[in-house]
Amino acid sequence: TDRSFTDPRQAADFVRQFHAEQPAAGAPDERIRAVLDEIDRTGTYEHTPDELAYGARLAWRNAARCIGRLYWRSLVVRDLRHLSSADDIAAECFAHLRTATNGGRIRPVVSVFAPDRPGRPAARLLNQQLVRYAGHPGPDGRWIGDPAGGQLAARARDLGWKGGAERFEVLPLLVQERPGERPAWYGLPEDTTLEVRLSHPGHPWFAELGLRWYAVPAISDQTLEIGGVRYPAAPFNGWYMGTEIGARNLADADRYDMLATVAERLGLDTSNDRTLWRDRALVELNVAVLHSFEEAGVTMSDHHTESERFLRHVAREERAGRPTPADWSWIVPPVSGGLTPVYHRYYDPVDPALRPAFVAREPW
Ligand code: HEM
Ligand code: NRG
Repeated sequence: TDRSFTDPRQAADFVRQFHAEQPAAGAPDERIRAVLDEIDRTGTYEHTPDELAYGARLAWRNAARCIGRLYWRSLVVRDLRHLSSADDIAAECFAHLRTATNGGRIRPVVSVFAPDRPGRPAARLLNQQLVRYAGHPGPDGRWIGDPAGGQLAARARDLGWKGGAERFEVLPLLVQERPGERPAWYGLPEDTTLEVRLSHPGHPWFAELGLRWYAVPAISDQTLEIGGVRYPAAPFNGWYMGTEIGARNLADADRYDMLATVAERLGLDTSNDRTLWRDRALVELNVAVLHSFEEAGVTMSDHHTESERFLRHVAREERAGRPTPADWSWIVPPVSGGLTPVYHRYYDPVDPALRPAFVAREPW
């Protein structure tokens, strides 16, 4: 075995932090000795269930791009480290979506599958999110569906997925057990994916646009790293902030690109940027997103509320004697930035080496 597979300093640092923040766990010395001994013998070590749960919550607390961190302590951690086969992982990802969706009362959840081990890298989810829409280049060169789901759709079709050419078609889950191996694919069962059809409180025609979005944003392409141990399959979710859908997914020119269509239906003068037709269409699109999730009983926050919560989080952390590293350009919402309190200040600097963390997944 590769004895230095898991960095012993990372391991000791984490165990020390765990015991410092969880006084009930007692003094760290004995556990640190055991961990270092295990690394010496096997190249890595196993977290206790409590270490895993707390480590995952710390990774959320450390996520510098996340505005939603106020509730980091309440993250539900599903300990699925005993699972490493593609079939088992797919089945538990579906169970994750069901429990996270919770009939619309969305719960923040992370599912942690088997970690990388010496000589045995863990399985990977190839999807960016557990639920995402496919994209296909249409005959006229325009995209049908979500261009952000273009690559995965092509890959899934190569594997035999028969995706049609619909505008909101949920991609299958692609799981690769080992490097170089052909990924397995799994269509998402109907009952895993709650979706919301979009309508506007003041414009009946809006529903005719046929827009919709899924309820649960569940990122599946980041590695959860705790105390030197890497969990490449660790999908996590919270709920949506409306602007993610209304100001980006449906509005960006390289996504659903809906602003011109909405402006036209609103009867706006689109002949000149200075009429602010894009800005006005953008606001109505965001009104529709928030209204529709509310009507459907699906948890979603608006950017004013989420900004206020984030500053409460920063203040609470400060009282606990901790910094809150934050990336201003990710924290400030993509509409009405200056209307939200998060715009009007700077944050503690981001240290890319801070751990535990969710990190971009490295290639095999
Ligand atoms: C990023 C909101 C829960 C970890 C973000 C972003 C938003 C957000 C708006 C920026 C996304 C973008 O611009 O594309 C929320 C809300 C939550 C929540 C409202 C509700 C509870 C969580 C949870 C975790 C998490 C449960 C992990 C356990 C992250 C990470 C990023 C992020 C790692 C950076 C993603 C990236 O690099 O692409 N969050 N979040 N968030 N969030 Fe949260
Ligand atoms: N903007 C992406 C999702 C990124 C993460 N956002 C969250 N995460 N709300 C999108 O699909 O629009 N979360 O864990 O809740």
